[in-house]
Amino acid sequence: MAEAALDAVRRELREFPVAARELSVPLAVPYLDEPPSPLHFYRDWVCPNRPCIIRNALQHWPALRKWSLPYLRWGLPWAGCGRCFGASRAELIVPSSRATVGSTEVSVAVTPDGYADAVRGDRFVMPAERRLPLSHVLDVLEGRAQHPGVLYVQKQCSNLPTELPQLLPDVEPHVPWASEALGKMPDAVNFWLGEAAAVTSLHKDHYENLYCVVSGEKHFLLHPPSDRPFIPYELYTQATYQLTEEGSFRMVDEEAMEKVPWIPLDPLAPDLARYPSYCQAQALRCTVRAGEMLYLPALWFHHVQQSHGCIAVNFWYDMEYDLKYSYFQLLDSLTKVSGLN
Ligand SMILES: O=C(O)CCC(=O)C(=O)O
Repeated sequence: MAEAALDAVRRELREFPVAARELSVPLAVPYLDEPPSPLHFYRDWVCPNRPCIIRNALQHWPALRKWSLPYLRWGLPWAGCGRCFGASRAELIVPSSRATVGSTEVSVAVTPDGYADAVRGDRFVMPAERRLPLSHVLDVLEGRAQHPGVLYVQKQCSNLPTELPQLLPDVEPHVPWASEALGKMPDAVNFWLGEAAAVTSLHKDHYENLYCVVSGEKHFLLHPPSDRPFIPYELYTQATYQLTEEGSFRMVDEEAMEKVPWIPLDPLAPDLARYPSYCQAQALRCTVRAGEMLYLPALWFHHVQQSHGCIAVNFWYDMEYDLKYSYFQLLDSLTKVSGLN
């Protein structure tokens, strides 16, 4: 009897993603030709938890004209004209020093294979973190220097204002129509610059994400939260890559850290023998090009690849922990306890 009830729950869980998709998941990520008003953004995209790509939302950013690998190397701090944090132009143009942006040290995630924060074997592995002058990362990206492994400037704790404040006058500190719609300012503004081999493994965040590509392209593979019953999670011991003096990598366990649930599956080459349910999930793929902004709703699963030297900035707005969030937690718990994956 108990087994029959459990089977019924599993059947419902398998049918749920299909029904949800029919009701509200688009076949492709739609484009908007201009930024929506706060009301339309909230009503048509945030509330229904639907992604979209917004064109013509960044043309007023000086970054769109200025940012390139040479600019990141040679640009002078505060040399741009500013619409930043309400500061007056006069305040922004006062040079703090004559140092170039390229001479600024930034945190760089270094991995042997391009996968930071990903399952490798029976571990969840975090990248080695290096402090390098941005110009050294650019040398590697441009093939003028070598560095072991794959480099990705991607510290996700507002590294744009904290590590590269010189670049702030080239962007806006937030997305005004999104801040108004969501009734808050972003928790983090992140800067991303990396090699083509740098890949972000499939995961989800509790953020409403406005992801802006300034140069190059990002390739997103997405799953709606409703696909959770088909997406496997396992519990992993955490480890961190260490880069030795000789330039080789070793994994070191983080003994003091608790095990972490993570998705073991690579959606580009899913192991369907091990995770057969995943073949019932349906990914949406999209490419976000320079000048475009992806609205990636909270709790959507995403896997990200990029063109070599792609430069991007994203804004993370904390999600509302509302009934939608609670329903997702229920789906997550039922998937786990029913042993569906
Ligand atoms: O750009 C990337 O590589 C990953 C972006 C991402 O995971 C995020 O914005 O949450």
